[in-house]
Amino acid sequence: MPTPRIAAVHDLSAFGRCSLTVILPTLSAMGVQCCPVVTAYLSTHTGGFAANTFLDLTDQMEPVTAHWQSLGLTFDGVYTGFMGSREQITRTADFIRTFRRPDCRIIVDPVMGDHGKPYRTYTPEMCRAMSGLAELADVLTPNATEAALLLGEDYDAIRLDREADCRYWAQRLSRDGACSVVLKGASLSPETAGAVCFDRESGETIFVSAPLVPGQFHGTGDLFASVLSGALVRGWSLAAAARLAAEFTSACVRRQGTPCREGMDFEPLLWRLGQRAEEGPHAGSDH
Ligand code: PXL
Repeated sequence: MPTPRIAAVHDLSAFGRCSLTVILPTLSAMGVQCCPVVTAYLSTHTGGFAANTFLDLTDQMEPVTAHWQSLGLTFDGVYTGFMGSREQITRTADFIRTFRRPDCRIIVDPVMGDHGKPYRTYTPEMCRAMSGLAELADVLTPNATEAALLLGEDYDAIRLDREADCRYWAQRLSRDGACSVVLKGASLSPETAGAVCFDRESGETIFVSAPLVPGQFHGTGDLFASVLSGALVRGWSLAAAARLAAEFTSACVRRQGTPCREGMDFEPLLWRLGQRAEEGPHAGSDH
């Protein structure tokens, strides 16, 4: 197969394994070319190191878009994530409108917060702008906190431990089938972690899960969404892609030895992910 290509609109946080330091190696290992649109350069992510540097690269986004357009570049996917400012969200929307075509999957990870709280850099105005960006998605991948922010609901209302509730929230996030949804953090049993997936193509809602490892692990959302994006542009169904993402994220968490804020110790397992991507969605006992 020709090498699929994804444009990844994310920040580069040099230390702490999230955003592009996770996305680039993960997509490469899956045999997917990743072209980053770097929105900002930070010394670390904003979740646990304090006093991180922040070089805003918003001004680069329009010229990068224009140059790629002049080259006639096309993408099989556009994958967006953490945003540093309101302006960045606008530029990202412009980028999506420029490169959107029928064969290009728009995957929006509406990174805004975790554990019921927005990240400290997210203003209410940015959260509103992110809802606008979410409307451009073919596939939307929020966690429960982001679901609450997108839907204007209380975090406590987003219960993801009962099948009917999971279906309800996934359906609402899809805006009645306008986009597919992978709602992370859904789990129908205390021993598992996973996601509820609404596939707008098939109209089906399915659950994916993997063994739960208690604790907090920074960067799991980026790892999950990267694997999902890589599998989707390789032609996997939403369900198969989400299953691979859940399994790989769980495998990385299980071997985790680094402090939470340093992110997932995922590099030693990338060869296995590459192997799974190459085998295809139907390999293995449960596929
Ligand atoms: O993992 C999401 C993320 C991405 N980029 C930056 C972050 C975070 C989460 O804290 O701070 C800069």
